[in-house]
Amino acid sequence: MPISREKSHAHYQRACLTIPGGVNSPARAFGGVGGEPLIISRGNGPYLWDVDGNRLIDYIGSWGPHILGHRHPAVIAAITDALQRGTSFGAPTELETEMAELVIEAVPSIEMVRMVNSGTEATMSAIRLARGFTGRNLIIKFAGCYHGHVDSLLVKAGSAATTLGTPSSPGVPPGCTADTLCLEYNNINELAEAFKKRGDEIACVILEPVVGNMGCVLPVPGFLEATRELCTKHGSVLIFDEVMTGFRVAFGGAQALYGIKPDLTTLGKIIGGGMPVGAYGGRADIMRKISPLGPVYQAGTLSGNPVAMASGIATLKTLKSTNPYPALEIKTKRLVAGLASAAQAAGVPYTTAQVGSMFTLFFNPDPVTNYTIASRSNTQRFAQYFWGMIDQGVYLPCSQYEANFVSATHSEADIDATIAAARNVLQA
Ligand code: KE4
Repeated sequence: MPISREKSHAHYQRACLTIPGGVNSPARAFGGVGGEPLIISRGNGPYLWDVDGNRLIDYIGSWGPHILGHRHPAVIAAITDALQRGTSFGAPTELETEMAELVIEAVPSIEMVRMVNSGTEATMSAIRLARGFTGRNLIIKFAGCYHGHVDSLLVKAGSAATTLGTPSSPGVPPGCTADTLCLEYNNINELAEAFKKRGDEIACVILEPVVGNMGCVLPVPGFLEATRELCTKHGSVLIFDEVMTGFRVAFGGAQALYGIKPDLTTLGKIIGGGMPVGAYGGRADIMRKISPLGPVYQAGTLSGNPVAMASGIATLKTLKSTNPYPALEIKTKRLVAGLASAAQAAGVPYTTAQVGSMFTLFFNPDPVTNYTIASRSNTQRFAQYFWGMIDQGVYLPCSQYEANFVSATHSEADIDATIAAARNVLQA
């Protein structure tokens, strides 16, 4: 029985009068599944409620921040307490130092860290810093990895290791992407070839160590090691974009899981506990190039905002004290196995990918290791699955090319209900 979406529809029409596409971020616009987004009124634990009163089991978690679920008591209490002292001062506070110390303690490759307000700010700043530190211009990214809407990273995938990028969005001048090489994720030979040809020009390599933005895609054995070895050999900066994987796949992020030490790391999402926060950090000799210590400029009115810091500190402290990661791995593996079994039973071609509490069910018969394979997924079949799950009370990311997230508050009953819903939907 389809859920009622009357109030969502009415409000969405109103939103479209004043906000482009009715949304403040295109990822929320349901472009990948058709139809209109649900208007959400509140969240609690693993659930969201929309303005029609439908309760949905939430596997987006605000696109990653809510590993502790919505409205965790410790997080709400910390935000409420911070608010009693004001919202923003434009001056240093103790909370920013406490956050920096927590991040540095959790992520050994980070010796110094700067807070910003989004993942995009973090990656944009990290790239500028890598270029300032090395005096070089070339950057390498990988097709299917998303690092925010940074001009130099909005680039079409290049056809080879030496094909410089062309903008993938109007408004980005060709000059902004002229120094960007966009390679194939997990293609060690192509990366080695790029370094062989232009290694002494490469300022940095930036990648998601576990990709969330083409769906969940794991690094093949040797790939992360190759990025580390090649950057070290050629004096390039290795940037792990852990905006999504930081504190998600492990308390120390993907770098802790895979034992690779990047030179810089970008963070976001979970470190804000749902409030706007990003961060970049890493080797002290590199970070000391950032203003006011060094010449590479970066600034932000609300960077290190005390209310956002309180939210993030409470989140990290709760993760540290409760260590939900083993249970999250078990719960997520059970969920993914159940979804796979449902797809198998329905005779639907599929593959799955899962690391910790992030996963993707691909409507694709082949294991997805790069963007070319990912883009062969059956997005029409995904759209049917997505809307069927909505009508069963399950809220999935509205694109085949996104990761799903399980929180510490998803119960065994929620997992069972999600698997049962998938069986109903896929066999329909
Ligand atoms: P923000 O600027 O959206 O805070 O972070 C950009 C970013 C950077 N790096 C990675 C690995 C990311 O996943 C993101 C943002 N993720 C998307 C979801 N896949 C955010 C959703 C949205 O754009 O609304």
